[in-house]
Amino acid sequence: MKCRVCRGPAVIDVRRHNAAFCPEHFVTHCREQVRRAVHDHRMLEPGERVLVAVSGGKDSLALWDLLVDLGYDVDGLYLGLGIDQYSDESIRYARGFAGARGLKLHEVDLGDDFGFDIPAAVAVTHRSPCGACGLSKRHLFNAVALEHGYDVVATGHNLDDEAAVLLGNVLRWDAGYLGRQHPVLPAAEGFARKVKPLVRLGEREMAAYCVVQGIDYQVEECPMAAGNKHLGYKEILNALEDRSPGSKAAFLFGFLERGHARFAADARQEREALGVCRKCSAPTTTDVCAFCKLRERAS
Ligand code: Q46
Ligand code: ZN
Ligand code: ZN
Repeated sequence: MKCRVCRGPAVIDVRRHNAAFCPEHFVTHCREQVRRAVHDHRMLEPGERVLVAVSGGKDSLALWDLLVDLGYDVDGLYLGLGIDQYSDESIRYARGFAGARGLKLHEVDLGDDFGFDIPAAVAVTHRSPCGACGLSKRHLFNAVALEHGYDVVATGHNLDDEAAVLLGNVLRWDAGYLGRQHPVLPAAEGFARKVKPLVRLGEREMAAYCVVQGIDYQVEECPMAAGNKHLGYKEILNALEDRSPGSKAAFLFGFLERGHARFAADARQEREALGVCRKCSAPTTTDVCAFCKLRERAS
């Protein structure tokens, strides 16, 4: 296996690009994919302040590294979920990465700051762990970004994540979700802009990027992920990709180019119908937002 660029020994092949890369040119490839995603979807403008949501896993740390490398002004936000040993370890990776590079990491802890954690939320509500967790993350990433004056929140969702979410949304033909499924969600009243700069890179590429760059990340998966539907969708898409490399990218980017606009009005209508939470002022369709309701019941 030879590097596509320099013909030296390759360390990774990327079948959907029909290419293999040596360590140096693999890093260049990842940077170029992020640069292209940012440019094509107009995610970031020079001089903007970016807040990256950091879990301590490969995607979020690679994203932080890549954005800093591309010259953006990026701080991190770690959210403590209180998932036993998994959370105790994940914060060490986030702090280790930030500390070694002199980067600023904000830390918010569900338990210390809001009086509940994800296991407590699951115990008292009918929500799945990932439902309660996703809701808390979305709420707090946005709230911290607005509070500290960041222009944009960047998350480490990669091509595999986005293709799996798309498959779930298509299986249910959920028009509102399909309208919101985009690498950029523009800022609006009560919302910071949200961007997903890793959308052109797969899970395997992100793990390889961390290894090549010497980024120490949490390999262990979240113990509460069992039963998460997206894991099943990823398996199905991996089987498809195996038979026909490029399927995942064709599925996702075909939707973004030719399908998304058809659902954009559904998402716009949902946003326009939003009011303000009586307790925390976050945008919501009800009197009190879902995060405040969760907090009330679980704390
Ligand atoms: S942390 Fe939270 Fe994930 Fe764990 S409970 Fe589910 S959503 S799996 S990225
Ligand atoms: Zn090379
Ligand atoms: Zn609220």
